[in-house]
Amino acid sequence: MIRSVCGYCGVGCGLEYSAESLIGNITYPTNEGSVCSKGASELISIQTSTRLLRPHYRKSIKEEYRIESWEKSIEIIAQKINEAPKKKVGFYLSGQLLTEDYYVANKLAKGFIGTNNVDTNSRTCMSSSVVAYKKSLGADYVPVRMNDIFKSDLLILVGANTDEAHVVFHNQIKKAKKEGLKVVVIDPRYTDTAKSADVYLPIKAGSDIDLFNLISKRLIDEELYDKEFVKNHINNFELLKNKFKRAALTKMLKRTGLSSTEFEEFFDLYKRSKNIITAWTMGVNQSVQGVDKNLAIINTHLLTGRIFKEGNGPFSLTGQPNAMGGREVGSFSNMLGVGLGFDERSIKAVSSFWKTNKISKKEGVSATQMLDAKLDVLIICHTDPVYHLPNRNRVERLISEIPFVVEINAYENSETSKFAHMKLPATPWGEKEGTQTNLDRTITKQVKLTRHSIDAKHDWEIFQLIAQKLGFKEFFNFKNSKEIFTEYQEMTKLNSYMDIAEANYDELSMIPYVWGEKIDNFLTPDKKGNLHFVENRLLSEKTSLKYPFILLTGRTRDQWHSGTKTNLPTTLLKHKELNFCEMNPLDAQALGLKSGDDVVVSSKRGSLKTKLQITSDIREKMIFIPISNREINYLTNDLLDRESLQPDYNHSAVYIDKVYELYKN
Ligand SMILES: Nc1nc2c(c(=O)[nH]1)N[C@H]1C(S)=C(S)[C@@H](COP(=O)(O)OP(=O)(O)OC[C@H]3O[C@@H](n4cnc5c(=O)[nH]c(N)nc54)[C@H](O)[C@@H]3O)O[C@H]1N2
Ligand SMILES: Nc1nc2c(c(=O)[nH]1)N[C@H]1C(S)=C(S)[C@@H](COP(=O)(O)OP(=O)(O)OC[C@H]3O[C@@H](n4cnc5c(=O)[nH]c(N)nc54)[C@H](O)[C@@H]3O)O[C@H]1N2
Ligand code: SF4
Ligand SMILES: [Mo]
Repeated sequence: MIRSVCGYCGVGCGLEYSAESLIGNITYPTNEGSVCSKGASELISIQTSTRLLRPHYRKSIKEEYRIESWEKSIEIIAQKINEAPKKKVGFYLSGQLLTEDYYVANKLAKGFIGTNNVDTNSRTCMSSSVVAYKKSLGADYVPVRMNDIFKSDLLILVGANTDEAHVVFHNQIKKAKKEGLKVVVIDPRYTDTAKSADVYLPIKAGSDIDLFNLISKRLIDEELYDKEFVKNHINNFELLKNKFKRAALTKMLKRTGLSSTEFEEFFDLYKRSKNIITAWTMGVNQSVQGVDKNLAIINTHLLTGRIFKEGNGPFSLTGQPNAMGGREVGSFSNMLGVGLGFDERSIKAVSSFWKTNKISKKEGVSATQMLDAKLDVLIICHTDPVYHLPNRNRVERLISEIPFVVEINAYENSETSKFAHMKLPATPWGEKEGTQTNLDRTITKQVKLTRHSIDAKHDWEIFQLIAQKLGFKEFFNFKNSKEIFTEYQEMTKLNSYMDIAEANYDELSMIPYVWGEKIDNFLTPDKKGNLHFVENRLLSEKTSLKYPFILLTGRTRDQWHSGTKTNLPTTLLKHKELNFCEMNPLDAQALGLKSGDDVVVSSKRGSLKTKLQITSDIREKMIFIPISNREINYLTNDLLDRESLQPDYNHSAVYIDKVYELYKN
C-alpha cells in the first residue's frame, strides 16, 4: 500500500493506492477516507490517449508540429532566451505545479535569467485574497483551518459552491451541521451548496461589499463590536465609523437585491452566533473589486475579534491543489520569494542565498498582463491561458504575436497548444513525486504510483535542463525533488513567520505538516489588524437593452477546468453536461425559449453556442455557463481589479439568441 494525495482541488485529500486501485486514506485528517469522483478517477486520467508523449516543435504557428528531440528542444529554448532582452522573457506558471517545480522555475527566472516576469494562473483565482490578507493582517496568511468548522457556530459561505468545488470539505460541513453548525450561503444561484444550507441569501452579483458593509455598520451602530479587542488590536476604527455615518443603508440593501426581512433574519442569526467563520471563493475574488470584497468581509472579523481564535476567522478557500505552495514559494511577479518582495534588504538576502547578482529590482508583469508585454519568449507550464484568460479573441490575437511560445503540458489537447511553437511532455500526477500545500496550510506529498512515460520529464527537470543549458549548472544540480524541497526549506528561514523548515520531507505523504500553527497575532509591523473602508463603486460591465443578462461562470462537480484530465469516456464523471446554460423560467418565457433549445450567447467581445436549461435556481436577468465549456472566455470581459489584477469573470453583459435550424447547419 502506498500513500499519496489527490492532485485536483485545494482540499488535498489523502489517498491510498494498492492492487492498482485508489481509495481515500482513512487516517488522513482532512478527508477521513472519503474522496470525490475526480480523486477516485485520477488513475484513469493518466492512461488516456490524449497524453503528450514527445517534444514537438514548429517554427511558426501556421506550420504543423513535428517531433523534436529533448536535446534540440532545450537548445532552441536556451538560444531564444539568450537572444531576448531579459524583460522580454516570461514564465506563466500554475497553482497545479508542485512546490519543487515552482521553486526551480522561480529561482531560474528571477535569480539567474534576471526577469521577474514570473506569474501564475493563481492571479485569476485568489490574488485578490493575497492582497487583502496582506493589507489587513500584514502578510499573506490564511488564519483558519478546515476543522475549525467543528468548533464554530456559524459558517457563512460567500460566492463558494463547496458542494461541487470542494466536495470533501462540503461533506465535512454537512457533518459539522449535524453537530450544530449553522450554514448561510450567499450566492446569486441557488446552488446545491445553498440547498443544503440553513439560510440562503440570493444576492445580486457584484453586491457583496454592500452586504458586508451593512453588517459592519450595524455592528458599530448597535455597539456589537468587540470594544476591548478593537481598542488594543485594531487600526482605523474611528475612520471606518465616520465613513459609515454617511452610508446610505437603504441604497446598499437595494443593491444586494435582498429584502429587509431576508437581511434581518440573517443578521439575527449572526448576532446570536458566538463563533463565526466566513469562507469565500470565486464569487468574491473574481471581481473588478475583488480586493475590496475581501476587505469588506475581513472587516467584520476584525470588528468582532473573531480571528486567531478557534472556530473563527476569514477563510479564503484556494481552488488548486498547490495554489498555496505557489504563494509560499513566491511565484507572483510582485514577489521575490518566500513572502519577500523587491525591497533592497530582501534582494540582498535572496541574492546571497542563491549566490547570484542577477536579480532585478523591478516587479514583473502579472499573468493577466503578460500577453500585453510584447514578450519575445513565453514559457507556459501546467496551465492553459488561451482557455482561461478573459476576452479570448483578444488573447488569441496577442499570443499569436509572441515570436516564441513554449507549452509544457502532460496532455496534448489544450487550447494553448494551438498557439505554441514548442510542446514539451511533462509527467502528470501519479508519475511523479513532490509536495503541495492545500487550502489550510497543510503540506503533503504526492508520490509516484505508476511507471514514468518514456519520453516525459518532470516539470522541475525541464526547468533545470533549461538552466543547465544556459550555463547555470552549478546552481541547478538537483538530483530529485527532496533536494529541491530541502533547499527551499532553507530559504524559508529568510522569513521569520514561515516555519516550513520544520517539515520532514520523507514523512509528508503519511504525516502532513501544517505550517504557521504558532501564529496567533497580526503580522503587521505594529502587530495590529487594519480595517479598510471600501464601497461598491459599480465598476463592472453594465447590462443594457442590447446585452440584458449578467453571465456567471463556474464549476461543475466532475469536471476540472478545461477537462484535459476529466473529460473522459468513463461513467464515473458524468454528473452534469459539459456545455449548458442555465436561465430563469421568467426570462425564458419572455424570450420564448424552452429547455433543450440550442442558443447562441453573445457579449461585445464574442459568442458561443450552448444548450438551454431552464431552472429557478438562478436569479432573473442572469445566466450561468460552466467553465467546462472551453469557449467560455470568448464572452468574458477583461476588466481587472486595480490592486490584485484579477479578472472580473463573473460580471459580463450578454444577450441570447435561439439558433434556428438553418443557422445550425
Ligand atoms: N469540480 C471542480 N472543483 C474545482 C475546480 C474545478 O474545475 N472543478 N476548480 C478549483 C478551482 S481552481 C477553484 S478557484 C475553486 C472555485 O470554487 P468556487 O468559487 O466555489 O466555484 P465556482 O463554481 O466558480 O463558484 C463561484 C460561485 O460564486 C457565485 N457568484 C458569482 N458572482 C457572485 C457574486 O458577485 N457574489 C456572490 N456572493 N457569489 C457570486 C457563482 O454563482 C458560483 O456559485 O474550485 C476548485 N475546485
Ligand atoms: N470564465 C472563467 N474563466 C476562468 C475561471 C472562471 O471561474 N470563469 N476560473 C479561473 C481560475 S480560478 C483558474 S484556477 C483557471 C484554471 O485554468 P487552467 O489552469 O488553464 O485550467 P486547467 O484545465 O486546469 O489547465 C491545466 C493544464 O495543465 C495540464 N497538466 C495536467 N497535468 C500536468 C502536469 O503534471 N504537468 C504539466 N506541465 N501540465 C499538466 C493540463 O492538461 C491542462 O492543460 O481558470 C480561470 N479562468
Ligand atoms: S475533494 Fe478535491 S482533493 Fe478531495 S478527492 Fe475531490 S478533487 Fe481530490
Ligand atoms: Mo482557481
